[in-house]
Amino acid sequence: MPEVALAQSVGMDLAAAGELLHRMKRIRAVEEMIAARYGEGKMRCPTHLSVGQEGPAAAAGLALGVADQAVSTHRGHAHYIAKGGDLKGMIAEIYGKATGCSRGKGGSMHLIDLSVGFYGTTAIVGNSIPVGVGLALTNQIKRNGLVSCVFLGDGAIEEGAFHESVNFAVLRRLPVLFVCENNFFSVYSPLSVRQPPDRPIWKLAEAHGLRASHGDGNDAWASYRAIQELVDHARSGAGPAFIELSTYRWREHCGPNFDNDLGYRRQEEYQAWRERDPIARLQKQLLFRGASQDQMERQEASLKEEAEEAFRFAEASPFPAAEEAYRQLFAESDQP
Ligand SMILES: Cc1ncc(C[n+]2csc(CCOP(=O)(O)OP(=O)(O)O)c2C)c(N)n1
Ligand SMILES: [Mg+2]
Repeated sequence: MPEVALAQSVGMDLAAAGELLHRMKRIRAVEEMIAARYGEGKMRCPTHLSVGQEGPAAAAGLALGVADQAVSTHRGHAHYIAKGGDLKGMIAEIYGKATGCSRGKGGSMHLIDLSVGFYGTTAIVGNSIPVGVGLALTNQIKRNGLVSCVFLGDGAIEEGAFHESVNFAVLRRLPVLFVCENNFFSVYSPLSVRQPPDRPIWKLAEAHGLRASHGDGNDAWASYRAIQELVDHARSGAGPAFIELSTYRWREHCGPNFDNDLGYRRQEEYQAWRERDPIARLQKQLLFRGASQDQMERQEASLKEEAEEAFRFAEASPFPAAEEAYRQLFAESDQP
């Protein structure tokens, strides 16, 4: 841990930083349990884990209000949890059970829970971007003061839907924030074979005319502060905002395993990112500011218990009845 990082912790709001750490740990606790139990064969859908890249999700989840909306991607567990999602509803959904947040119809890549402003994840890269912009248009028309947040990966920048949506958002000055998690890969393809090296993602976004910034997504506190400012910008009516946060997934693109043996990324690169664990970093900053090791251990034990309870709930829940397949998930009146 560089001394400068510890020094940065001096200006921290300790309550907010503690909540940020809690959100990251909650994501990791449940995702590590998914990884450990995936082999049991009861989670019958593909899962894309965010272990190692919890920083941007937790930072945005904390900066947004509960009523603000978010949409996300195939790698959406972290965003749902960060937005205040229910672990039981999420695990039951991954088990395909009727008690799941999408009533067992969606699985890991189709999480939706309007009670926490989570308007859905979809598996088609770029697909949720126009949905998030549409939510912002609704918010603007209704003048309800809400902001919508679009989580997207570096791969989604290469989709036409991204550019069409951003263009429209800028044109109409919509209250939408784009949080781009640049983990440098789209499946096995590194950024270097997909985008020119001298054109950073955030610069490309900025060229569309919105307020754009970038930062280290594994520095969760700095990410939170930067996102807070952009949420305020969007909420004030000044137009859309974009942030690119660099980070790294530890496990394979899809599934519970590690896949460095495949050779698409270097072991040294992986190791360097592991040493920049966003959770360890913030925890060290909080310990430096007086939090106790004991407190941290108790927090982890209680999160593990919450995750275990979510798995027990999912296992004990029934599968949906066949007729459920023909029933709409939400009534018209549930729309924003
Ligand atoms: C339109 C479309 N093209 C390709 C795919 C296959 N695919 C699934 S995830 C993924 C990688 C996306 O990369 P990124 O947006 O950076 O997200 P990450 O997986 O790194 O979180 C791809 C290409 C898809 N689902 N949809
Ligand atoms: Mg990526």
